[in-house]
Amino acid sequence: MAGDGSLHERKPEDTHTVPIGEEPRYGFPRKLWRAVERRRPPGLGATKAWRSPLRGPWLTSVFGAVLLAALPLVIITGLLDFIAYGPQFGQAFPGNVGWLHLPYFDWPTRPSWLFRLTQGLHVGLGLVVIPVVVAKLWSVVPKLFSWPPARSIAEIVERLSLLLLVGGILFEIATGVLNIQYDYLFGFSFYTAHYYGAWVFTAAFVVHVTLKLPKMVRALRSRSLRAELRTSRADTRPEPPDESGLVATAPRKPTLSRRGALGLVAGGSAFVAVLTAGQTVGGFTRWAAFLLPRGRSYGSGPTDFQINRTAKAAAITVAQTGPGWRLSLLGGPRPVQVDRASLAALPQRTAELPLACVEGWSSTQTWSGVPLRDLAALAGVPAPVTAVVRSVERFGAFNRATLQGNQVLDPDALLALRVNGADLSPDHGFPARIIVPALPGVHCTKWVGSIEFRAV
Ligand SMILES: Nc1nc2c(c(=O)[nH]1)N[C@H]1C(S)=C(S)[C@@H](COP(=O)(O)O)O[C@H]1N2
Ligand SMILES: [Mo]
Repeated sequence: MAGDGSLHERKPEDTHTVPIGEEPRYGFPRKLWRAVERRRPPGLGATKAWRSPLRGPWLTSVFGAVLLAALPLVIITGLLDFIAYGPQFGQAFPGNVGWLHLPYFDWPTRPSWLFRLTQGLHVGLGLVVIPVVVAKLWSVVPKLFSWPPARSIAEIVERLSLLLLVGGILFEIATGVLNIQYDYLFGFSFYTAHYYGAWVFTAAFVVHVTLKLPKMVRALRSRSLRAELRTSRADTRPEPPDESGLVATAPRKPTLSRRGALGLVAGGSAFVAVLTAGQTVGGFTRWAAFLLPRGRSYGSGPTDFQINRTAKAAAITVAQTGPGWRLSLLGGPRPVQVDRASLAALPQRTAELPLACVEGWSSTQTWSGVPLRDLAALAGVPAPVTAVVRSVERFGAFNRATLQGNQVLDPDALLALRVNGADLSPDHGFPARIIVPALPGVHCTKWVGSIEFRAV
């Protein structure tokens, strides 16, 4: 440092001295980044704002470890949900993703709560980690503004990956939250953005973990979590200064212990968890589920559970669903038409099945109706490979769905006429709706008008 006049012209506490430490391996010539350092733009590299005595590699690594455990689950369940939608039928969003997908497979019907689990984990965990993401960003904020921006090729790669990582996660949070809040207001563009954003984020995440894992492990070992949880604010000392650039060079007195900081973040996550759980757990917790708009509109009596889109909103008329209603069974030698009384006269099956919406809520009810495989046999297609279900709903994005063969042939795959011992209400799909184990809610078509079974 001696001989470098520029550094001496500033008081050390005015700068976020990127700790010089060792020269980076394969670094740019020292002269070069010194020159860059001297041209520090105002606002970058200044430490005055970053004086928390809590910042340091250990605290950052604790948040990092939590995210390292949680985010892969969020990523995998998100990609699985895409598969659950039936991309092979072009009914996942976005439709054509080229090679950017997990290998396609037929989404199973068992366990019946499979989609409820993947969808619930994706949305629920995705929301719960938000406070941890914010905390992690807070803990590394001096690094994001450090100067010089990079001292080696490796650091350039790292900084670029950071840009995609931080930008990626904020983008996924924003589009994800908008998805579950305003699904129907904005249409599908959010899904497309969310899907491609997820891959950008995932790539950056993998690079980041690869680069940082050894540092994280070392930092986690540098202090004992137990000891930290017993340390009061008065006894809180900064982590020892090191090359990480995270520890404040001029720390102020602690206003919070590390225990307090961890508690604050954990409390934030728990709060989000309570707000989120209501949509799925149901019962009295439902009042708290205000992150989910549709989680709060429901029917009455036996049909008292979430209504996604009301009959009125879907412009369903009595002419369409009244006594004149007929179900058309297509795909066989000739079309078969049945009225509701004839359907009710067929052998009925009852099953307790969840309805799980991509918006994050789910609700388990007792459904009864005619097994879809009996209807396939009635249509003259006893071993269908797919079935296309169409609603009498004329407009709207969810008035049809294609089901896989296994989703038709599962014994509990129903054209439901009743729920919880009562006829379906108009809002829940009267005269008949689809309900299939582990099928995403969006494909549980309401106000069914026809089912076309296909043998090939
Ligand atoms: N015809 C039709 N069926 C539909 C929909 C729709 O908009 N139109 N919404 C779907 C969605 S997204 C879900 S989550 C479920 C919700 O069913 P519910 O309103 O009975 O709870 O219905 C599905 N069936
Ligand atoms: Mo849904």
